[in-house]
Amino acid sequence: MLIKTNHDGFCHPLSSEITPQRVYAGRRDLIKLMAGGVAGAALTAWALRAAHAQSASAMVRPGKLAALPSVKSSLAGAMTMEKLTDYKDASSYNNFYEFGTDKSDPVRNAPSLKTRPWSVEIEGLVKKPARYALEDLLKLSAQEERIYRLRCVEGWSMVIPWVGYSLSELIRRVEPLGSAKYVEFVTLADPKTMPFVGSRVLDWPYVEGLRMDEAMHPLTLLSFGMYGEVLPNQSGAPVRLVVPWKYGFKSGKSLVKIRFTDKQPDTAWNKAAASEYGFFSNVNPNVDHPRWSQASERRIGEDGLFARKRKTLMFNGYEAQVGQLYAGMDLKKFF
Ligand SMILES: Nc1nc2c(c(=O)[nH]1)N[C@H]1C(S)=C(S)[C@@H](COP(=O)(O)O)O[C@H]1N2
Ligand SMILES: [Mo]
Repeated sequence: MLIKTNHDGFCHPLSSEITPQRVYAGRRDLIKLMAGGVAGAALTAWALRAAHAQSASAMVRPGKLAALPSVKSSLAGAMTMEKLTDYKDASSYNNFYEFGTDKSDPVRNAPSLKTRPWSVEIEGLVKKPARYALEDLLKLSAQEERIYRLRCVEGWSMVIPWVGYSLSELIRRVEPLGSAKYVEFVTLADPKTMPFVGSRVLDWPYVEGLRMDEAMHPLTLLSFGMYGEVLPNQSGAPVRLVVPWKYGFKSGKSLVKIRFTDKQPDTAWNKAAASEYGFFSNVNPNVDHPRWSQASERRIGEDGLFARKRKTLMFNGYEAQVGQLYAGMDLKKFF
């Protein structure tokens, strides 16, 4: 995010089940190869050897996190075929203002975040308010892998294989009342472990919100991992939201509270600059940010001097899935 003024774990048990990034990438290539229609026996044997060689060399990757097993999602729109962003880029180019305002700050500063013990409190207009321990939250529903684009309002995007399940699974359990129209997401604000909480960049804690139907949409992901591992701290460990058709800031990291309300929540960026960051913040190439265009984007990892910018798609490419939610709304007014 950019603001007006100037600039803009888990105690990660090492397990024998760890799936390092490169093995992961190797498996994906293998699947692609086999799907390519040339999966003869010879090729298959060769590909298997190649994948094994890769997994052996991948064992040396430092800093690997605990594996988070998942099944591939069968949800419509959940699996883009675009090339994945490298794990290295996805985990070192981050917005997480609690750890600094530069993209390179979170990876350096977030190791201090303590992600165990962790719990998420559910409160407000629900029949069953509750405090979920992270361990229970992890088991609440089957973990799925979903490959989503995430586009930041600043004009860059990534393609990441997230692991998690639809937030609706959790919402159904707690039985919202008929009067619940919005869901507020409150994230951790701990000045002891988050060096920039207390800075005046934002009002802490970082708060985000969705309308009830947006929160219930199956694409809205409660995410615990990426690339087959638990989330690294800088990506929002141990649990975050991923709302793929909205600008990245709607995807709150390191969630501690989910509150059901009848009023539109006051969100952190809306409070900081209401004319620049609306409540809805759907990715929309036709509505410019007051200070720059939203018509195109730069894919992280493809940023060479001559790399062409991509056209930004309406609802970040998820229009078929979510367009209905906004039928009849003036999206210039409700930006
Ligand atoms: N708690 C919290 N969540 C946050 C942010 C933040 O500063 N604090 N930044 C948001 C923004 S602006 C973006 S673009 C995404 C970035 O997610 P990523 O680092 O996984 O790409 O996280 C969002 N969630
Ligand atoms: Mo962002």
